[in-house]
Amino acid sequence: MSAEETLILVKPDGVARGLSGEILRRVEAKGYRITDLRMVTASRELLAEHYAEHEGKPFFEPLLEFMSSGPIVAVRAEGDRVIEGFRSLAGATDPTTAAPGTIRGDLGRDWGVAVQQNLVHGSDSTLSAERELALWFA
Ligand code: DAT
Ligand code: MG
Repeated sequence: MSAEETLILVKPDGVARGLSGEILRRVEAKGYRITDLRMVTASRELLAEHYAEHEGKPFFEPLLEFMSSGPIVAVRAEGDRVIEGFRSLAGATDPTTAAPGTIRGDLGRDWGVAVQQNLVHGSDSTLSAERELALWFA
């Protein structure tokens, strides 16, 4: 059986704050393998596809605006149970209450804006990972 894969994004806030290295360090220190990586300023089309499940929600437009505001580091990572494992490293969606020890809990905070700027994205299922990897590493 080949190892599981996931898509990790260092979002524009993470890149702008110079935290890409620290975030990737945590991924590698956990033992996952980075097998591909690219820096991309994402188009609205790509982001609308990526976040299709959130269309219609009040934070959808602010989310697309934020995610297209600067470069993103897109990462293909692999390892047994990497999807669940990276979500655990990332921590809860809300950076104010994300547990200390997690990426969002240690490095993120609330900035009083309409969308949470929480540094990272990680696929949430094997189906999402497959779909998202095809979008970002076409
Ligand atoms: P996650 O990134 O933890 O998988 P998600 O898929 O539910 O979270 O939402 C995608 C992103 O949208 C999330 O990282 C930050 C933003 N977001 C989610 N819920 C939000 C809310 N209630 N208010 C503001 N931003 C939100
Ligand atoms: Mg999600």
